[in-house]
Amino acid sequence: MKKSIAYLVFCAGTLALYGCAETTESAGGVTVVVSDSEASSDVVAQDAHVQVNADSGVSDTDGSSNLAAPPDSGVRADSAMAPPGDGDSDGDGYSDAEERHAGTDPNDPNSVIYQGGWPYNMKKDQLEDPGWDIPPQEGARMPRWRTIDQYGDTFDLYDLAGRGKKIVLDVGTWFCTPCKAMAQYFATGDVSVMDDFAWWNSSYDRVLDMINNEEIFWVTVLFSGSTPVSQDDVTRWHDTFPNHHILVLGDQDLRLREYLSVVAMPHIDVLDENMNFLVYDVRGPSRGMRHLVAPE
Ligand SMILES: [Ca+2]
Ligand SMILES: [Ca+2]
Repeated sequence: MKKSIAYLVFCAGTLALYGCAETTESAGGVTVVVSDSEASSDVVAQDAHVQVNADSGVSDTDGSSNLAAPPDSGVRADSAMAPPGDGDSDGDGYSDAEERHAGTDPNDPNSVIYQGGWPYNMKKDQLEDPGWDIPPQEGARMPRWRTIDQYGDTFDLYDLAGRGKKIVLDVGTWFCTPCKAMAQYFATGDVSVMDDFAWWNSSYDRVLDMINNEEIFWVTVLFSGSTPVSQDDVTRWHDTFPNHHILVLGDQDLRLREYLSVVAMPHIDVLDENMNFLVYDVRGPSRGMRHLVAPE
């Protein structure tokens, strides 16, 4: 059984920090961009109604399975990533072959490809990049994208390819209340913060375990309307909502937001290991979340 949530409440909070250029409302707890940075009067919210799957699974009554993220130690020493190639001489999580390929020092543990410990894909050049002119659709490939991460590195999204794991693109902003609530949940394991959002379904609770067990790659992408999202914005998000399994990227020139036509947030799409869209949905997070817990 499904039902539509039709009420609107204002997305409270941080608009004062950003002036009046960014106006948001939320529908069923999903923030909808109704006026963008170009001060366009066009209302771009297409479908503010969120489908809520009422056929939920068993509720997580004690939340005990959702452990708080360990303290952020900078370099991830516990990555499940097994470096391919010829061993990891300096024990920094990247194989000697990967380090030679990337140009870092295979004998210096302080010389790493990514401070976040993210995967590195030596074969990513073999993935054909479709470019940004072809609109996103399920079955099509995400363009190759390089941008800043929370540690100040320039991350190449195609480095997540070829690991046999789905890649989640979670696009949001500092003025998106449900985005911040979900990030807080992912940082603390306290799922009660999601109670306010009609789109949240208890079957989604296990997504946090999937993130923390590195069964999936969760990529949070921040944009900002009136001014380009800064390195500080990206780092501050991670510091505020620390989960060292989650990549936080900055959409500095709004390229990703425009490409994905982000209107309802959290905006969640899912890619396969070849960077092809399994889920592309502009209406909100529900289809992407459902796909993760029960693939279509
Ligand atoms: Ca190494
Ligand atoms: Ca090294």
